[in-house]
Amino acid sequence: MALEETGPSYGIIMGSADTDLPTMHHVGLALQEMGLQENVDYEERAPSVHRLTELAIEYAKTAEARGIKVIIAGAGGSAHLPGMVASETIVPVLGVAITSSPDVMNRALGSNIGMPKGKPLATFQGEAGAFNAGLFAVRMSIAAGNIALRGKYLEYEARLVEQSAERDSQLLAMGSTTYMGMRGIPRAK
Ligand code: RP5
Repeated sequence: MALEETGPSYGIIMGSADTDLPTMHHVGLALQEMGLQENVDYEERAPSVHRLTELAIEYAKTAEARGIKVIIAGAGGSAHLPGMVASETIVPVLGVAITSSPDVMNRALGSNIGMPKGKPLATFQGEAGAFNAGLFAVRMSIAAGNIALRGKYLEYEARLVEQSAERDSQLLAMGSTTYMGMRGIPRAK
């Protein structure tokens, strides 16, 4: 499908909708968790760099003119999409390496962090990385002067502190066995 003439602020793109969305969906979840889904407009597209090459190139080349301020690009496998897009636009690109396990250094991650000198691509990994890429994009918007996002971002950070403090108190009060049962944490075999 063709690109609309005017784009949103954030472009969330991936190499494969079916394979990559379970990870890339977490970018939008981050915006929702901050309560910023109404404040930040974004689109989700899957312009496979290998199978929809023309569209991927067009996406990169028109991003700035379409008004996109940041691109969050995820891919697995050989993961060419983030690097190619970063090479064809000056819009900052946050690459998300789709990985099966956060503990495994895989090819997609290597592809993202191995960009040649002169072609910057920020790199994140996996579900947590996709979520953090959403947070990072908001930080970039705030730094660029979109102060309206700041309050909700700080509230999100405060909630993280409260949540960790509450869990610490519960663990202290009830002990690890009850805590793990209450939170549904599986025990190691
Ligand atoms: C990459 O190859 C995609 O980003 C995806 O992670 C992987 C496999 O894609 P599919 O064959 O499932 O479409 O280009």
